[in-house]
Amino acid sequence: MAEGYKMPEGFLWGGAVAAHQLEGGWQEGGKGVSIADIMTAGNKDTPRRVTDGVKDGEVYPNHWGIDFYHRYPEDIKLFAEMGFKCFRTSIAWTRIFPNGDEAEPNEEGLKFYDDMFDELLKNGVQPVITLSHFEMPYHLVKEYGGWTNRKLIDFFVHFAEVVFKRYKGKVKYWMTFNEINNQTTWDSPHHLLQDSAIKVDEGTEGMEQMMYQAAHNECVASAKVVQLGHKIDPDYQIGAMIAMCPIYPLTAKPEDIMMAERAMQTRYWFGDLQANGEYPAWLPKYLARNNMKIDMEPDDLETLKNGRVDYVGFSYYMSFTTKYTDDNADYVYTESKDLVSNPYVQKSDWGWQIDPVGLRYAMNWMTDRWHKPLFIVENGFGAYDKKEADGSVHDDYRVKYFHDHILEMEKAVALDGVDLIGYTPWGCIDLISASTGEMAKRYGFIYVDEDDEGNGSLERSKKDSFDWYKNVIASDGENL
Ligand code: P53
Repeated sequence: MAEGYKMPEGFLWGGAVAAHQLEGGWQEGGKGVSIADIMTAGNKDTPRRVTDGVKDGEVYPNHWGIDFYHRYPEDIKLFAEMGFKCFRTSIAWTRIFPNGDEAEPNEEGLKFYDDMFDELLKNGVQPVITLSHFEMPYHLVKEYGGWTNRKLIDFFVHFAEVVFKRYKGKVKYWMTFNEINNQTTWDSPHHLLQDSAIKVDEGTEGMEQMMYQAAHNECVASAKVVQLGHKIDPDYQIGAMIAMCPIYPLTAKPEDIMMAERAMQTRYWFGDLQANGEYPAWLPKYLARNNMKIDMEPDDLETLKNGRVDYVGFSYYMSFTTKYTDDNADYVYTESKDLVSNPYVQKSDWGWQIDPVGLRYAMNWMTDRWHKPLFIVENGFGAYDKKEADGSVHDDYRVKYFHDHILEMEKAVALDGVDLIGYTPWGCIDLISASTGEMAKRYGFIYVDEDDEGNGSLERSKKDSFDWYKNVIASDGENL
């Protein structure tokens, strides 16, 4: 039905994944151990655990992924059949620098991405690349203490330099750190490892301070990489990547409004720094009041100012809601404690609040605040799918989710004037869930026959959403 709005010429429709969630081949081609390789399987009720290295008898789903490492030509054909203009994935840092601190890169790893990018380009699909997507070399965690250590800035810049030079002419759109602001939940060891490469036990003293230091160093690294990338190729577009879950006040009570404002500030200052090149006013005051501080080098602020991103890539799955409580007069936002249920929206089976209008709201909010083009690099619906005997999957719930979100995205562009580069739904082919390590939480237009233990034929088949999305792309967003 032609109820949608046609997207502008050159709009990048596509799909998104991350290396560690689909490649598998964790020890092939000279690859080193990444932080994803030491995360066990979990599910909706059982959290993933992080082990001290790879241990016998543990189950690590990222070791096998969906075997994209060997099967990518077949998968890319299916993406091209849907009409993808682009495909977002990451370069696994450990394929290029197995430990992260080597002087010379691993040629076999570089060759793998050369071949894969060539296969994409041959099919008319341009790669969109994240440099660091929850898959840091584990060696940098163990030997250097992760992003609290400034040495990582140099390692990351070196890694970026190697791939920027190598893939010049094949890649135009880059992102530095995936969902850099997920470390806002600094009291979760899982997120602190994923985003900040810091491995500590729950309840360790000083985790919030560690997070601010790590995030500062990452933002400095990102700003250096933006400047370096523009030198290597002035056409490079280098973006931030923010996990956008807008946070609403539960009521119109003024204290709830103030609480929601502080929550947004706390979750999104990373974007202020990367897009505007400045720390927001509230932050140094908050740190000082709570006996925290960020160690900086004299030219860091200048680097941050000069290394502003070209665009803001973001994920959008859900919105959050918060409220003020009497014991919190300073409006401190602690994400693990201060979220409440929104009575106006429904939830997925994993408790993620489904809110299409929130996407339009967030796009307006970011445009007003950061004045940069936006790129929706993740959006999607994780659900239990049932494969029929003939391989089909009737995922009308997923089609509905996409229909409602794409329509709101199109309104933000057509009615509100938001500058949007493209749209790459998450997990366009089923893959390992980042938060739970399951296969059962599926996002794809393409079904992969594999269970949580890695059993199955690995055969790919089209879900109903495959043809639906193909039709959306063919009509440039008009037929939803
Ligand atoms: P899964 C938290 C909140 C929103 C998005 O997530 C998040 C997370 C961290 O898990 O992650 C992003 O697989 C992330 C992807 C991830 C995807 O969302 O937990 O960039 O790697 O797979 C979906 O359902």
